[in-house]
Amino acid sequence: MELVCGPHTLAFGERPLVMGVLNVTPDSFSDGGTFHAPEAAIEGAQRMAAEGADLIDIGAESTRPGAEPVDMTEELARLLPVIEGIDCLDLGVPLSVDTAKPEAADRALAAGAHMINDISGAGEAMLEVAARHGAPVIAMHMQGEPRTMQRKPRYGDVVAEIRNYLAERVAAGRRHGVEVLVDPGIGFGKTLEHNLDLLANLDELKRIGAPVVLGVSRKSFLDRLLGGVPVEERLHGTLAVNAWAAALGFADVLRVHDVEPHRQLAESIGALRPRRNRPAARRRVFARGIVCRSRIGVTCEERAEPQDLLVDIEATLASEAGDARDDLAGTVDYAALAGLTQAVAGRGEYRLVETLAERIAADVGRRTSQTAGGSTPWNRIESLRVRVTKPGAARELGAAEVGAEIDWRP
Ligand code: HH2
Repeated sequence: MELVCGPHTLAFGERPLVMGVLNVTPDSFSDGGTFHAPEAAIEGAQRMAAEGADLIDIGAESTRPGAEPVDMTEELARLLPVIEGIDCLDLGVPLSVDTAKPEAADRALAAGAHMINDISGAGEAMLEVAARHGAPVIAMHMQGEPRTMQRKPRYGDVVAEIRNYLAERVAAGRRHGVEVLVDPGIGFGKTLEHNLDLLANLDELKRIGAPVVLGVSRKSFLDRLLGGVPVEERLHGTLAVNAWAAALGFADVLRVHDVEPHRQLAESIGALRPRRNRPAARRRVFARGIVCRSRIGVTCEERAEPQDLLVDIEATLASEAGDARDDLAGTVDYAALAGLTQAVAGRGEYRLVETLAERIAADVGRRTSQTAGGSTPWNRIESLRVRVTKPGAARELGAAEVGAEIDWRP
């Protein structure tokens, strides 16, 4: 996927893009004061471009927990000289403006910025500004506002809530003809647990179908996670979390203070990911609607007599289609899958259909470990799906089907 940012094009592919953070503030949590003077900020941008930043994010209002808002006049007084100064240098790198004020974004885009980064999620007014300039927008999730957001963050299901919120922002962007990138807003109204749940499940955000931006750089959750690490010593933790997200393909843009080490990270991942052996095609072997007799049910009466069950079992093979032989010895025999399934169902008693499904999978799986290293077809199973339905119970309930399904991996 490509993203047009004024005269620049960002290509999302095997390697994550590195977004350098340039805070032209006196009070940002990690680089406050460093780039406050316009000359220092412009020099900082030059250095980031030389170190391999793919884009540079310029912010003039600290959003650290507890930060007081900055008024528009002050924000623009900080932003504009820096954006104009960098624009003159023609660094060949798109600039994004980190602001939640539509009017500040408007002025920054007119002065030479190419993209908006909005920690408040890019509402309608911000999307209108973006549409007018043809600029992409990063919509970040935040619960509350910086001054108070860390007091008592609360979610039911943090991953689902943020995924739904960001998906809605992407849909709103589409209505305005604006490309929206999504960002879970690590540290913005989130506890350590919330941040970790989000980082572990970024693939859920990836499913929205928009590029994912991740800002973990030097943040305080690393301090809590690693047991007391001051802000200037959080590079290793930052690299580790970014490597996790990028190697798994969950993050497209890494928003970071330390450009050079992250460019190395991005290049390394870019070299490795395309080499990963991805099967051209998976082989799946299945037997469906296997009629089994089993003593199954939550009450003793139900278990007194065997009843009919229907079982589907599907094995995904670890071999690639290309290296698999056209020979039963190189695959899984569906007759064996059906036979084993019937044998397990007929043996013993079960209260729950999911327990039976697990036993079937485990039995087939045990053959995997017994023959590991050998050449029997069983050690070629990568995963199994087993589905057990009870036709008798479905009839009684007036349902089409009732039952349970499990996914099993060795
Ligand atoms: N984090 C900060 C600011 N802006 N934007 C996005 N999209 N994602 C983030 O995670 C994010 C962000 C906070 O970091 P920083 O800019 O370094 O600090 P401060 O807000 O104190 O200036």
